[in-house]
Parts: sequence; C-alpha cells; structure tokens
Amino acid sequence: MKFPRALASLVLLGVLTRSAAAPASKPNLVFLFSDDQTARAVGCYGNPDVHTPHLDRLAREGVRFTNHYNTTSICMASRVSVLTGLFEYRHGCNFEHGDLERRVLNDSYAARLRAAGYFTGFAGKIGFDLKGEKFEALAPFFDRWAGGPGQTFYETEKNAGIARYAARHPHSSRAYAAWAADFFRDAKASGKPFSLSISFKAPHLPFTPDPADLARYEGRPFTRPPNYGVERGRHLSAQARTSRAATGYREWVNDYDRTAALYYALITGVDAAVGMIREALAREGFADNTVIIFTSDNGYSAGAHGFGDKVLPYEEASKSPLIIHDPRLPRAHAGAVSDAITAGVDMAATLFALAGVPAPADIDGCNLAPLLTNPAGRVRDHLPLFNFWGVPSAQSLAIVAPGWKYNYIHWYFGGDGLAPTDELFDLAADPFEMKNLAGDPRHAARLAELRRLYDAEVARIGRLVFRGHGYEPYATLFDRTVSWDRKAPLIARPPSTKKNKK
Ligand SMILES: [Ca+2]
Repeated sequence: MKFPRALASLVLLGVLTRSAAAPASKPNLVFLFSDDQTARAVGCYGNPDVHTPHLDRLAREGVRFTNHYNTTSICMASRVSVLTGLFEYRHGCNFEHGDLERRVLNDSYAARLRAAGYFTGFAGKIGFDLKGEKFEALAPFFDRWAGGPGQTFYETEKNAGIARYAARHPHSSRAYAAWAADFFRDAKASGKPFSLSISFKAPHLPFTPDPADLARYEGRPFTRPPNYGVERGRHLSAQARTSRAATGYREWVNDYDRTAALYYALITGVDAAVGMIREALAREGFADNTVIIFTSDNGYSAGAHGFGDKVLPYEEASKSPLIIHDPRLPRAHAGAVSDAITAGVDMAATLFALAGVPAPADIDGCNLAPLLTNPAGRVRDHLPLFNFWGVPSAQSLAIVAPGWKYNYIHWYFGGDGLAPTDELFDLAADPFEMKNLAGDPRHAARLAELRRLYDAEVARIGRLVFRGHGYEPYATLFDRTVSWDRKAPLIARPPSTKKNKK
C-alpha cells in the first residue's frame, strides 16, 4: 500500500515535530545530596550562623520543606531508600544487614530513567556495594560515573573520578561542581534530557573543610540550640542514651564552637558548589528546564540533648533540609514553604513523576511534585522512622505525625536492666522534644492512635520484609505485645565494629 505523497509528508512532519518536541517536554533533573546535614544547618532554615547564600537563593526561587525526614537516619540504608523509594526493611541494605541486590537497583530511578532515554550521571559517595560484586559493577548503571567507594575523600586528588580537578579545586566539594559542568556539556552533546546525581562527602566526618571556607568561622562562638547539652537529654529514654550518639562523638559536647565552625565550613563549601552548578546550568542554557533538588541523607544531633552523630529518631538526627526548585513553574510559587511530612524515600517517586517515567508498583515513597504548586497540601498523614542498626538496645521504631505534630517512639529493648518504654512529644508545643508526654492522661487518646499506626507498621514489616538480610526478627522485636522473654533470643549478636566510620 502506498501513501499519497502529501499524506506521507504530513505523517513524516508529525513524527519530526513530536521527536523534536520530546526532549523539551522532559525536564532535566539535578539531585544534590549532602551527607549528615541536619535541617537546621542552613541559613534559610533559621540558622543565624551558617553561611549558605546559594541554598537560601534556591529556597527563595523554589519550595522549602520544613518536615523532611529520612526514614533511616544513617548513610547506607538512607541512600538506597532515596534511589529506590523503598523503606529499609523492603530494600534490605544497611551495615551488617547486607549489600544491595542487583534486582533492587534495577528498579531505582537511576536505572529506570536511563532506560527511558535520560542521559545519566553520578558523582561522589554512593554509599553501598552490590551484593557479591566489585564496586566497579556500579559504573555501568550510569552514562557518566565518578562514584567513589566507601566514604570517599575530602582531598580531590584521592578520588579517581574527580582527580583531574585537583589543581583547581583541591577540596572535593567544589571539584564535584566542576565535574558537573563537564557532565552538562556531555549531556548537551547527547541531545537527551539528563538526570545528574551528586553525592557530596560534606559535611560528614572527618571535619576537614576547605581552608577558604573555614576562615569565615574560625575563632567565633556559635548559637547553641535550646536543647543543647547532656543535661537536656536526661529526660529521654535510657535506651537512647546507650546509642553511639551518646557514647561517642563527644566533640559536640566538649568543644561546640570549634566543631560547629568545622561543620558549618563544610556546609558552606557544598553551598558554593551549588552556586557553581547553577552557573554552569545557566551557561549551557539549561537553567529554565532543569529541576534542582537539594537534600541530605540524614540529620545530625550536633549537640542536641548531648548527642553527637545521627541514628536517633529525634528531630535533629532524623530531619534534613529539602529544597526543590522547578524553574518551569509560575513565579508566584517561588519562595513557598511546605510543612507537609516528606521523606528521603519520596525522592525516587518525585524524580519518576517529574521525568514522566512510571515508578515501580508498590514503592513506599510519594510524589512531592504536587506540593510545589500546593505547598499546603499533604502526601501522607504519618511516617515511620526506623533504626535496625547498631547496638540492639538503641534500635527503635517511631511514628512521626506532623498532622498532629507528634513524634511517638517505642524502645523495645528490655535487657541489661532496661525496661521497654515509650516516648511521645508534642512537636507543635515542644519542637525541641524536652517533655515526654507518654504518661500524661491528657494525651492518652493521641497516644492510642499513634500506637495503632505503630502496630500497623509492625504488621507491615511482617508481611513485606526483605528476606535473608536479618530483618525477619523485627516484626517480633518491635511488637509491643510480645514479652521481652520471647524477644531476647531473637536479638542478633551486637555488630562488630567495622574499620571505616559510617
Ligand atoms: Ca550520612
């Protein structure tokens, strides 16, 4: 069968028009990820001490989220939750629990966006290995790869993927921005929409900032949070005080001003890199069609209640900044602030939605894109926070429900002279968690409702747990109705200390 020539031309024109229009209809995506940054350690989150002009500008031009949690507050598991949209007990990856299985990574946003035609790149600390495979096995998941194994290094020259920028940028944070600028040129040449993920090492320990950034902070005193210090943690559960956040990381208690100076200087270095990345986007003509997401893999106690480190389900350790800038939206939305409860586990669902690529069925995360034009909206009414790692006595499951502004925490551990215990904080009246209301009869109805949500999550763990990575006992361990005698035999041997710090 032959088409009339005119009709064939029209069909051809239609195909050409569609194919030419397709790249413009897909936004580019830049996902910027710091390491161990608590929500309050950004200027626009109300911190008077830290210098973050580029992040503050990103928030002025985009949307800032004030209740952003990481459902697991530690690097490895949180990073996999971000990539896959799954809670830790469903992806099965954390220190001492096991490496990531390839089939899980195949459903990540990184893999699926690439399969859907995106030009993809990754640089920095990816934070996990593939089960039974060498680190290098991760590189083929991306078109451009500068990922580093383990914790990576602050010294640019020690990271193979970015070493060529060491002369200009000896500290890694700005070197990642230089790598991103080269990535944008390659992406342009590819003719495809792109998805770039940069995972900075900063502000993770060891606190060794770029000297240029430290100069701003050196020798200064810094504002302590209202719940600062060991004395303001005595009302918390005995279990929390067995965490390494209480037994280690004493620099935040012993020398707050010096430690804050180093931490803030590392964040200012990331901020500078954010500025460089935005400049490079503008230079390549991508600024109007590139969505930028900035967040971190977990919070940081930074001296709150006398804790250092992360891991804990309290606000400072479990909350990170989240800023999303979509330049395609009307300017009326710029500078909006959303107090919706959001989570690291939402990043994959959001990136899938922005890219117009179907997300895997049954992921745990929610698409946050609707909140960009409706910041008063909600994507969920409560969120579980897990700690399946570290000393068993400090492992916990919490339900945070900002719709009611409550954080409910159950500490199941009943050995070593401890008794299982509950905590309940009214986050609206008590944002620094200084008063445990679990025993207050005026809050009994709220407590009962939060316990019902908690019990439902425990039941879900039982149904959906990732098998073979040591998570199976948690459906029993976290069960409030099971006696300690039945739980004690299920507890895994305390994990051995690994050489590299998490
Ligand atoms: Ca981290």
